[in-house]
Amino acid sequence: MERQKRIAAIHDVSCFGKCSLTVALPIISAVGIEVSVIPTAVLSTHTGGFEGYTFRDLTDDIMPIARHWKSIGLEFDAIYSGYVGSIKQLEILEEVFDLLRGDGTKIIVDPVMADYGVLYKNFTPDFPRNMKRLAKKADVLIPNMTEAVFLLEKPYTEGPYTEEYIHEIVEGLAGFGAKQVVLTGVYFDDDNIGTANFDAEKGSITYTMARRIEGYYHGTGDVFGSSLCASLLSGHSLESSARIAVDFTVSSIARTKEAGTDVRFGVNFEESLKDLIISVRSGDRL
Ligand code: PXL
Repeated sequence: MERQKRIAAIHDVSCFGKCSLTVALPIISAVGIEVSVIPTAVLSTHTGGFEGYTFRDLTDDIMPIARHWKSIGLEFDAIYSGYVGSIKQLEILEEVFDLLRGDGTKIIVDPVMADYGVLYKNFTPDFPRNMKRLAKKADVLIPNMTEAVFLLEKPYTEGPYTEEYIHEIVEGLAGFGAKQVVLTGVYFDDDNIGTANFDAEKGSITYTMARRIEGYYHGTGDVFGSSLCASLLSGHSLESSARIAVDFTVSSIARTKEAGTDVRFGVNFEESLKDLIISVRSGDRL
């Protein structure tokens, strides 16, 4: 019997709206990986399109949770960070990574902060510069196009992109030190969209594309990131993990569009979990 893998997921709890921990927990658990959580904040909803949401900051709890875990000898196969509520919390997470990282721990950073060229509510213009410090600690970095250019301090441009431009972006990001970069929201024409997967050790880049579905569905970055973590930790290659995560995310979006659900409510990924389990358990595992 293989030892059960354990991941520490560090995100907020958006009580309604299917993103961050309410997505990471079910998706990663579904493939048999234990998920320990450090909630960075508790909000009544995510901040994307709702007014009047509550925000309970948990900054003071983050380090004590990590220290307690350390004191009882917990070890992690991966640490997966997502939405971080403030610059102070970014600084704390740098310390948490150092404290909890063991020899075999993969640090997976989704630098959640922006989309479509715009920073999310609550973030000040100096947030990307500070997020860069966390990105420099990542083994696997998974930004969208906006987050990527903000980390690189480049202007945001809309696509379609050229392969040369995408190469320049992923190589720039890999310069921060990550071994693998998965860039989302990449497109070379108007009909397809997907990821660029860069393996810095091999210097190789692959693309994982799918038909574009119109509409901005909230929380899809976290659905993608969580399923990518689930696949990578289960032993799939970078390319296979990106394929599994893109297919899982796209099928969840398609079902949600079909149902006519409010785009702020998140996607119906739950119905795709059984397919995710099948994909993760089969295929080209290492
Ligand atoms: O899915 C990203 C995310 C996570 N958590 C909170 C958010 C967002 C994006 O807006 O507001 C609280």
